[in-house]
Amino acid sequence: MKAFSFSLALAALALCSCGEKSGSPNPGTPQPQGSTGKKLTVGFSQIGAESAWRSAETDSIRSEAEKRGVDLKFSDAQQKQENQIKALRTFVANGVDAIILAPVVETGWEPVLREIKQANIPVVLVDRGVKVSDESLYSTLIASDFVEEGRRAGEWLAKKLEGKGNIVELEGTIGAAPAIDRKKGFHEVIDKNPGMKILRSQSGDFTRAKGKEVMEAFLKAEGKNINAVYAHNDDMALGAIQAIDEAGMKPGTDIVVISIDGVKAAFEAMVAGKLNCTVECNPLLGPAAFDAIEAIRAGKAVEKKTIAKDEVFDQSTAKDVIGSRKY
Ligand code: GZL
Repeated sequence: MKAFSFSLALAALALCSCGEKSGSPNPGTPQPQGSTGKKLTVGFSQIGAESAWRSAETDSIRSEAEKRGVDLKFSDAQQKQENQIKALRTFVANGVDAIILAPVVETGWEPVLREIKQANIPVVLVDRGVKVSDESLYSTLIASDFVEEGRRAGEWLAKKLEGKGNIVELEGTIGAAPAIDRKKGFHEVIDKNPGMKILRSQSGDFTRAKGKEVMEAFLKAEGKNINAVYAHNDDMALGAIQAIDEAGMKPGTDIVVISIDGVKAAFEAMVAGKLNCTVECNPLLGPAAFDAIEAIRAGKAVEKKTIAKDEVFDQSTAKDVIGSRKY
């Protein structure tokens, strides 16, 4: 497993993109060739556009494809696994040279991944993993360590609440790797603090609207008994902040709010004092994904898993950092 410093990749990306129109292939550099000598064609099965993080990931992969002169076949699955499986089969039928897959949930991929392997097309997983009996069904996974993100959120909150308080949890999409693992890491830490209790946990499907709706229900049921809300992503946290505001309470003060992703809107909410902390989960996976595809096609060995290094940001640092955020 290789730890990947996205800030380095970011700096590299920022460096090599200055002085050229962003996204245009560098004139004079050899363009990647497909299997028949034509332009490299890559199928990208994206989950959807459910969050600001997801849109930033899509932008990173689209702009990197354009920059490298790759013909990207993009499919938005509207967060439905059956749409992703359909798109993957279309990529195979169209004979793409490689596939990038962001799998909405962990299970149910084995049959279609076998068909792709049969067609000898490499698969690069980005941002979420899959549970398969045969790891050769994909070439590599480029993602963050979601369990560690959950632990960091738990550690930050335990410190903030001095080991005492009632928490409600907004979980991500049911069955998704980040939802399963961010819950696991967070509970691991909270369970070590006898004074901290998770009152309720429910999925908000990683969306702002659902996060608001579930938080409204939590407030109705538990009201002033809630000391903190832990959201598996910033979009659900921003929805929860709206619900807390509308309930006449002060988000960030009456109820501590902590989430994961580190998108721009989260930094704005921290500067406004409504969000207390966000654990970064870098979505700028385009460069690493295409580096992996190029290495695989050149017959080079690639790490089975490349982990992005994430940072924790809170209100003490938000003001100084917000201007340099890339997403
Ligand atoms: C994490 C990614 C998650 C983000 C959410 O890698 O899969 O999905 O945390 C997004 O914002 O919807």
